[in-house]
Amino acid sequence: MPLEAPARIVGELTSRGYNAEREAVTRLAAAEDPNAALERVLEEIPDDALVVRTEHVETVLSTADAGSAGSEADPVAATGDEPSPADSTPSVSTGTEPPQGGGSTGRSPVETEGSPSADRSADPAQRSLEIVGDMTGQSTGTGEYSDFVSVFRDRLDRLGAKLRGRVNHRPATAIQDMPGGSEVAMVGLVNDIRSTASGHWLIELEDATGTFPWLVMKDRDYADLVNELLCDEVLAMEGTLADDSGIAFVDSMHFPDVPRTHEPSTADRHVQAALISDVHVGSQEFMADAWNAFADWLHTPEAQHVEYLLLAGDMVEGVGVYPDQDDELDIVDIYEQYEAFSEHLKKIPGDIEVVMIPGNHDAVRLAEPQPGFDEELREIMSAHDPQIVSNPSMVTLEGVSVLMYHGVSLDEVIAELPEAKASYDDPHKAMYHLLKKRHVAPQFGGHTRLAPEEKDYLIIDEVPDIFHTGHVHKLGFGKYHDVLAINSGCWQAQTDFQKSVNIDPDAGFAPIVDLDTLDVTVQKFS
Ligand code: D5M
Ligand code: FE
Ligand code: ZN
Repeated sequence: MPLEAPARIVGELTSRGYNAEREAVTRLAAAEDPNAALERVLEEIPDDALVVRTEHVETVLSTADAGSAGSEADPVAATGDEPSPADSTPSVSTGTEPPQGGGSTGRSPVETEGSPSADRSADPAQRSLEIVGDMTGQSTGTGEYSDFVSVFRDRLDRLGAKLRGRVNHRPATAIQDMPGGSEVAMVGLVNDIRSTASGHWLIELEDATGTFPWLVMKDRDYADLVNELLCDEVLAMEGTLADDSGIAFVDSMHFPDVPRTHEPSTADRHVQAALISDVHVGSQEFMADAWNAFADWLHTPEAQHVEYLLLAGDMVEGVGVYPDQDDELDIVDIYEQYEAFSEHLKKIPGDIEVVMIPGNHDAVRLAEPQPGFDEELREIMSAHDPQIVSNPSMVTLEGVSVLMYHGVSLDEVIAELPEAKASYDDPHKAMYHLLKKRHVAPQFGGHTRLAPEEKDYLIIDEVPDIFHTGHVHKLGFGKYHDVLAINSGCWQAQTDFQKSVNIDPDAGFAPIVDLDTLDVTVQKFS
């Protein structure tokens, strides 16, 4: 008996304009003659139906003699058994296998009009998805000087508030009027970092009143922190004023950071989320086979607890993103790229909640924060009814907060910090520094383009339970003060540019997070 890959059935259905429930597809795949069953379902489905539901398939299968649904519903061979490079990350438990077996996991009864079976493991009514920090439609910036003043003032106010209780700080202008030898402290933005002729470090801090220079002596313990500072981040320094009160010698540095007491929230039931990014549909290197294998797997009982899919940007390859990119485009029209992406998204079970933010290849403004896609693109991608929000955004899944950010600033963190602190091989460690700075893109005027707004939307105001980024096309995860940092890989094979700079992407992996434990397992599809 031929075993039809669910993705083929989904492909067939979507080409005829239908979305499908996972269980419906599983049952079709298990029918004696899947093609005939599919044709009968399409004949009998109500004219106004957009989604092929389990009951449609059941009706057809029960009226035919081939009612074999479920008997040999062997899931498509999921290629999920190879260890991933990140599996060995010591700080993260790689989780336990979710309970197997379709109907026996104590799931709740289902809502769907009298259908006896659930598509995913639990009643969708148990789900909760809340968008907390979407700035789509909130952009007020016009790029004028006053906007820069506002955004930096807001940054200093809000990140400074996390530090002001910890040091006995004074404004820059008051410090220079204090007597030499005084103990002083200041909260400010890093304005400049320079090494001196004798190998010490001079760090200029700026606050609303002015600037003040701080000297870090090279032989002090915390001199090791200087190489992780980025311009425009907010921190506090404590030290001793020089005799002429023109400079202070640093005794300690404080970062907004994640408090060590942070305790992550978890879901009340066994439910999972797949965290991916960088699909790059439209690129010649887009890995359609790996994507299809992922979609197939989501239709299997093994994936029945995966109820959320988070996509952290770069849905499509875009056009004109990098020089000579055109040579590697499979689809040259940006709208056609989104149409193709939408077709691929339709292969994901219709009952999985999808949340997506844009990345630097997407057709929204490049400067961060990036608002969610415009109406035209939303319309193109509407089949799966995804939640489309800004980059960055915070979403809460059953009490677990997830900060989603595409990750362009990671290139900068990796370029500026020493290899041991941040590298492409350990992208999650670069994410730790963003958490420590409580800002997703601290440095202004560098590689990451920032749009000044009245408010700094890039501040990590609330500590998330999970921090999800992509962009660097490397898979890595780990915990920083109990925050799970995950950088998802990509669905694009190595491009010529990446070859030229020795970036070896982790393509075709899907990290799956248990929302009840925050354990991670990695499924491989390439
Ligand atoms: O970028 C994926 C990764 O590769 C990210 O680390 C940037 C880097 N990259 C890719 N192409 C280029 C070019 N042409 N110049 C500089 N850096 C590049 P993504 O933007 O997600 O494709
Ligand atoms: Fe990308
Ligand atoms: Zn990117």
